[in-house]
Amino acid sequence: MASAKTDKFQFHDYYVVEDLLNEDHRMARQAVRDWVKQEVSPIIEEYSEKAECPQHLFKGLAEIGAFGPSLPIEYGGGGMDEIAYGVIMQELERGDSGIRSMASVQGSLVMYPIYRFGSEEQKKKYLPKLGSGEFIGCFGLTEPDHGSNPSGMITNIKDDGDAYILNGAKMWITNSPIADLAVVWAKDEEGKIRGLIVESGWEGFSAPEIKGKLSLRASITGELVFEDVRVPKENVLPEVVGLKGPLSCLSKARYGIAWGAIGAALDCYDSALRYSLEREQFGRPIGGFQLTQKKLAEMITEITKAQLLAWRLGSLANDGKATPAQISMAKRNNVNMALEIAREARQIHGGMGITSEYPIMRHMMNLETVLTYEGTHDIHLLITGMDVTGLNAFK
Ligand code: TGC
Ligand code: FAD
Repeated sequence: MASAKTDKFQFHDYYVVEDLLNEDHRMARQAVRDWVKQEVSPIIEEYSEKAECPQHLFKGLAEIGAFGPSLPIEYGGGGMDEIAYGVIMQELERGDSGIRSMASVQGSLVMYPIYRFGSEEQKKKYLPKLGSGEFIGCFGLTEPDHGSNPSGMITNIKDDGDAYILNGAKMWITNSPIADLAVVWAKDEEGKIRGLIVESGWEGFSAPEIKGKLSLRASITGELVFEDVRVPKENVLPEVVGLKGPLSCLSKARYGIAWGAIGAALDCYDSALRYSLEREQFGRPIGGFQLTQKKLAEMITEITKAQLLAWRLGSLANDGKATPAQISMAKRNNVNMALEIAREARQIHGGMGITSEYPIMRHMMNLETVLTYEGTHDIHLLITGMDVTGLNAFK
């Protein structure tokens, strides 16, 4: 089992993106950075190795404002802007993608749809408890046979007086086995997609854990199975009908991932840079060899490009102008960048790079999931392709 160790991470900001941040962004970033060093770094390798979710961190995440940083305070959010949300996700994923997932799902995939599409009663009933970490939520869109193509979903609701009867199954759902409630997307009798808030205690609801994950091991993932679950009509999200409901939530979460992935890349780069200066071969630090310098120089170049992309996307999002396709480009580029950097960092660490002494393999394995969830690498490429050509490769 990995032992708790000192976190030596130092932030790298080659183009001084720091200067583009305001005081609120810096304060939020510092608070989360300190929290990650204190609460996440000492335990994360151990939880990841034993494939256990550090559930005790939910309350801490709520306290540092990681759940819905850009949602209004009166609805359980942080009342900050989109850049603050981004820098918070970056700091969390610097610790671990699974910790960032805990915050992404709670804030962007559960609180956000209730805030954006819910009734006033639903907001009052659920948002404060979700914002404080008293309730854990999950988001059920993907099905066993409908991942990249959620419009084909078969989970459905049937009218039964003052309630709907929900049947079907969802797959790969972050936090489902420990969730108090799920935001579930299902088709009504006309085939229209509706969002429902489903409490886990209701009869016919079950959420078996998916075991054997070799990626995102500190995050818990499960199924959602609905067998004639009676969902009161007041638990249907009234303000949205159709796939644009869940896809808007995904835009919010993908935006956070575009920032978050930079954190994982920075942790790998920082470890590789330090190791290259300490590790000697042929009588000198390996950082002195041109091939190692090429790796490090390309890593910091790609991180810097990703930081600027995220910052610009954040400015557009603050002005309400970030398009879903722009978000797709940033999610795809930055996650792939982080995964490539993890692989290069692993090489710089030599054999030590495959051990849990260093965070590299954990980030690398995590990023394989991040490359796939919230829309795969190729789906985002096709979204960009559709945007620039006007031709839809999906239909
Ligand atoms: P399409 O006809 O293109 O769109 C249907 C309606 O939705 C609108 N729309 C969006 N709105 C907001 N944000 C977006 N990103 C949007 N994309 C599309 C669109 O304008 C349209 O609106 P309207 O008014 O005309 O009805 O839909 P399609 O069926 O052709 O699908 C397109 C496609 C393939 C891009 C989409 O289905 C897709 O993105 N697939 C990927 C699925 C995915 O990302 N699943 C993620 C599941 S959740 C998850 O992974 C959580 S991991 C959490 C964690 O642990 O961090
Ligand atoms: P598929 O859609 O079957 O794709 C398989 C391959 O085919 C991919 O490479 C894909 O790019 C490719 N492909 C598919 N269609 C096309 C096409 N038209 N053109 C070219 N290539 C194509 N979902 C939720 O709803 N909620 C969650 O909380 C959640 N958490 C997750 C946590 C983890 C750890 C994981 C692994 C997944 C999670 N997901 C969640 C599901 C995730 O969003 C899906 O795995 C993802 O959308 C891909 O779906 P799929 O796995 O069914 O792959």
